[in-house]
Amino acid sequence: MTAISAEPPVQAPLAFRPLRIPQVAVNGFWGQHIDAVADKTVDILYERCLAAGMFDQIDPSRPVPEMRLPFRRNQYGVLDTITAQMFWDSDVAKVIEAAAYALYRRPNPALEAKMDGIIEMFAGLQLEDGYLNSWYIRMQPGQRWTNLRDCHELYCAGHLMEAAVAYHQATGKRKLLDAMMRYADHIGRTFGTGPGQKPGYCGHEEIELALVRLARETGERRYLELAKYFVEQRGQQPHYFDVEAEARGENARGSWPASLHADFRYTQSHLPVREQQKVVGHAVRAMYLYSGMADIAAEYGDSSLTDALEILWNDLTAKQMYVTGGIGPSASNEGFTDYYDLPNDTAYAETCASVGLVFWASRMLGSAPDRRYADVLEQALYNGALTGLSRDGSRFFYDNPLESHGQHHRWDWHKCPCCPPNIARLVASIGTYIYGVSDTGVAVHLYADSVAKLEVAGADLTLTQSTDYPWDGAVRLTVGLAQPTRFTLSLRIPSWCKDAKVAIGGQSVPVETGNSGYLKLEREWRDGDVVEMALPMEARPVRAHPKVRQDTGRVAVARGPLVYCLEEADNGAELNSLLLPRSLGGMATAPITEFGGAVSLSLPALREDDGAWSAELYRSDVPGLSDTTARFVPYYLWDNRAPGEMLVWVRSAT
Ligand code: FUB
Ligand code: ZN
Repeated sequence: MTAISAEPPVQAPLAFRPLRIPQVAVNGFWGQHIDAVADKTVDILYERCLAAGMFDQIDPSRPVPEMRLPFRRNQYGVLDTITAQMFWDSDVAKVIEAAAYALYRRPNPALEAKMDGIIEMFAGLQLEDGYLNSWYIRMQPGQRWTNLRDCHELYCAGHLMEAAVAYHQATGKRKLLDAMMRYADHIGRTFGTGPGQKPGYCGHEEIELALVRLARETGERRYLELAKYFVEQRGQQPHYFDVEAEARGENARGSWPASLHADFRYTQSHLPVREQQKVVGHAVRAMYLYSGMADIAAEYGDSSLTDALEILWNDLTAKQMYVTGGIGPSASNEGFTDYYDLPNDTAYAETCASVGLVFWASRMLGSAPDRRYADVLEQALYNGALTGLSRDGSRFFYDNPLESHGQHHRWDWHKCPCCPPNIARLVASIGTYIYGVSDTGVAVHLYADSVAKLEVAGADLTLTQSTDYPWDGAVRLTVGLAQPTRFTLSLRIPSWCKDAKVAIGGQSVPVETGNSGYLKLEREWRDGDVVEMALPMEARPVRAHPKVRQDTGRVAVARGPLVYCLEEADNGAELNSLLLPRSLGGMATAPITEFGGAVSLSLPALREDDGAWSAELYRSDVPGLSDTTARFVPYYLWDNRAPGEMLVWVRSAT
């Protein structure tokens, strides 16, 4: 099979481009998850959108839905938990996108017919001038583009554009793509700093990265220009959200919810983007903005944007990120609070935010392989994001605490259903995050059993990765080439891995990674060459910066890219009575029978004796300790078995 070329930039030569999804056949760990999404999740998503009434809102052939208010009464007369949302178009769009990726896994005519049906609805809804938003066409006609701060119109447009690109790539069908080009052109006429245009941008970023995808798919530079406009207009004065609120007779900074919009940090529009140095506000919004900025930086070769992103990256990863790659601790703004404020049991850490962090990190890898980004990509992917999907692909987490007293469980659905299709589209497209390819080299960012077909240095290359990662750190890469070809194979040596070994054709090579954290193997590669890696996966303790008060005196356990946790199902209740010794000696691994190849960890531990307590609330006596064994399971697997307590940061014995 001839290799398909990687996603091309529209203009500037993007040094390392991701492969397209069908270029990478994914097996093993991720293959199982993709199968769950393809076989189950996408159908569930469709059915739940249907049950929620989303298609009633979109389908122009159905009566306009009754529910003009954000709540509706169920048959018992009480307010139903399913609420109409003005961003439902975005959720349906993500379902189309996830389904498109699932269709790469295996043809599924029934699924494709359902998606074609939704696309027909959107196409039928689109207005003559190209405008396309079900809420403003059917629920609140006449009010389009009057509240960009809150109403998600451009966000919905962006998700529909991403869906259109994905569906076009997967099926070759253009209907949604053509519709979204017309809509993008309408948006381009509406927004800008020219005469008669609105100098606006969306309160929820997304359109920026979506327009870049649309530009890359269509080759139309004007979409790139529009994306750049939205990035650069953000935070300019006079502030657009003040201007549009004044036109509505409102005060943008005082209206509901005033606390969020007092200074526009919530929407990352408090400053022009190049001046932003602190990651603030709503976490998903922030991740999508930075992803869009990284795309524009790559397309325009704009180092001023890259410099800003570097500062923001360090700000996030060194002071505001959970050990799981979860981000945004607070429910009140679905986002960031203060440095080192990382509460565990109330952690919001929305699944979408970690998905967005994966998007951002992967784009930061566009200029060169750099372990700082790929390590975080991996951390957020396996822990913060994947946790949002149950092992069988049928249930979801929206917020991802690192401690539960037994009250937190996976949802069948959520009244704000942004996360289920988001994690589904990420998992189903995982092949695109594994490699980066430049004109002269291939970078392996993630280790995953897979076969990739790509073009490098003018040659068709088949790269076969055989591995049981993340359960085992042995990785075997086999090169398939029609003729000997010189290129650089860059292998990420994860920062958690202390004694990596690499051999080519059985000959060990020194593992020197320099600042990049990648071992760069430049040579003339021949068909059948084999690279073997051993990335030792000892369970390791992880301790938090002393300023993270919530983790003081506690330790987390990780192995390879996976963060582990304790569950009541294995350890009984009162997980906070368990203490881990300072060193994790005596660790044993065992398969988790319910979950195939998954690895559990057993560690000698101590348990505080609570037998002496009766009714009193406080005592002066020191509790007794007894030896026990603590059994840890990967955090992403929690709440897949019997419900109960869960704990990531375990008390440390002194
Ligand atoms: O507002 C749209 C999505 O819903 C956001 O990205 C999520 O945080 C949730 O609020
Ligand atoms: Zn979400």
